[in-house]
Amino acid sequence: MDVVSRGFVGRRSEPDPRIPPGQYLESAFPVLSIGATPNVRTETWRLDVSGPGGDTGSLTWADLMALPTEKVTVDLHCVTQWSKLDTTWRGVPVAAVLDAAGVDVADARYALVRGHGGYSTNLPLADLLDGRAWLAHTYEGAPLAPEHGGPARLLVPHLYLWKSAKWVSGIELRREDTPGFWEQLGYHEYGDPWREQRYVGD
Ligand SMILES: Nc1nc2c(c(=O)[nH]1)N[C@H]1C(S)=C(S)[C@@H](COP(=O)(O)O)O[C@H]1N2
Ligand SMILES: [Mo]
Repeated sequence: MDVVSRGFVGRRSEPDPRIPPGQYLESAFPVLSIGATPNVRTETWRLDVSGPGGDTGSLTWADLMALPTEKVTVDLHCVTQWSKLDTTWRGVPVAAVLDAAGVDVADARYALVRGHGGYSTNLPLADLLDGRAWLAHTYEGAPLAPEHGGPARLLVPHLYLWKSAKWVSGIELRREDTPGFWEQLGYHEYGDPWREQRYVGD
């Protein structure tokens, strides 16, 4: 056993099939925020949703808490090349959130999701509705910490983590795509980590 394993000392381990190309395994949970962490209180929390037809709806924290929650264990992939495996969250599927807001999504194809502090990010609406996107409020069994987007953040783990807007304040449903904060600065409009869609044109 010793003889066999000695050959591997100092070498990198086999590539993990759960780590996308160009990523490395991170065990900590780094914080990446533009600007300071806003103090968002659940007492005054609101999520404003608007539809392409001009209709609007909004949810309070109590509205959000009344919606069915899912517990998910997912891998996170940040465009700065760290990936973190097996993170466990609780949150409300975005489809249920939009349903509760009562906004007509029929004509919408894209979403621009806004977070406190001026942040925004754009995604195809389909990616928010297909059961792989949540408004997450619990991380590893505890209320989501402010630096990670608490009280509630978007969680879209099949895309690079910049698409998971922290301190979510609004979801604008649109007919046409429009770039968010990082997308205006040259990041990819979709951001699939398995296709290494880091920057425009990737
Ligand atoms: N509101 C807001 N959301 C945000 C950001 C931000 O600066 N503001 N940064 C994004 C980026 S670039 C990344 S990589 C992830 C980081 O999430 P974390 O700090 O919980 O690791 O949040 C994303 N969501
Ligand atoms: Mo990021």
